Amino acid sequence: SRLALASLILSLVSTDTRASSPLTAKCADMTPILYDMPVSNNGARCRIIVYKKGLSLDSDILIKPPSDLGGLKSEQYLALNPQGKMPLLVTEHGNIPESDTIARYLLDRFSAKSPSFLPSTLEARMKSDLLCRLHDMYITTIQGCMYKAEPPFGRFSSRAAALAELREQIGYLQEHIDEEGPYLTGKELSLADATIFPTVIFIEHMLPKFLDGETWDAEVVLGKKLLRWYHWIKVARSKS
Ligand SMILES: N[C@@H](CCC(=O)N[C@@H](CS)C(=O)NCC(=O)O)C(=O)O
Repeated sequence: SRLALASLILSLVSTDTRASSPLTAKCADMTPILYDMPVSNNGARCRIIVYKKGLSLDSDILIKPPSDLGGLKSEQYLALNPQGKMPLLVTEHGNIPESDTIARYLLDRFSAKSPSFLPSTLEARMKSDLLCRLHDMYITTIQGCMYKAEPPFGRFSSRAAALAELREQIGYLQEHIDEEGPYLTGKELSLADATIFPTVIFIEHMLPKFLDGETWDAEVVLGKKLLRWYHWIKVARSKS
C-alpha cells in the first residue's frame, strides 16, 4: 500500500536508521598507511604530495613497503588490494588503490596544508586534470616496455610497437603544456607536475637503452616544453 511504501521510504531516509546502519556509521579516524616503494613512479606522485606538504610521517601518514605484508602478491596484501599493485592507501574510508585517486584524496584530506597542488584558474586545473589523465591512460599503461623482460606491454605484443606508441603519447602531452611555465600548467604547481615528473625520470634513464642505433636526444623525445619544464623542476627541487 501507499502508506507502507511511504513508511519504508521514511525509514530509509530517517537519521535514526542511518546512524545505526553499519554502512554509514562514522568510523574512527586512523593514520592512513601508504604502501609503496621508491621504485614506483605511480606511487611517487603520492610521496611528492606527502613531502611537499610536510606531512608528519608519524602522525599524518605512515609509508610502508608492501614487503611488510609479505609482498604485492601475498595473501595479506591481496586482501587489501586484489590487483596486487602499489601504491595502496589504507584509510578509515577504505583501501584505496590507483595513484591518481590516492593523490586527490591526500590533497583533499590535507587541504589545510600548502601547497594545494590546485592552481587558481579553471583553465590550469583543467589542463592539470587532462595531463594526469593522458599520462595514466596512455603512458603508464605501456611503460613496462622500458623495463619488463617480456611482452605484453599493455595492449602491445612487441617492444618496438610499444616504444613507438610511448613516444607518440609523450608527444601528445606537449600541446597541453603552458607556453610560459614554469610549471606544466602555468605559474602555479599542480597535480600534473607531481604526476609527470617521476615518469620523465624513468624515461630519461630507461628509454635511451632502447634506441636501436639512434642517439639519445632529450629534446627530440620529450619536446621543447616538457624538457624545459623538466630541467626547471630539477633545479627548483634541488633548491627546496
Ligand atoms: N594505474 C595504477 C598502476 C599501478 C601499478 O601498475 N603499479 C606497479 C608499480 S609502478 C605495480 O604495482 N606493479 C606490480 C604488478 O602489476 O604486478 C596506479 O596509478 O596506481
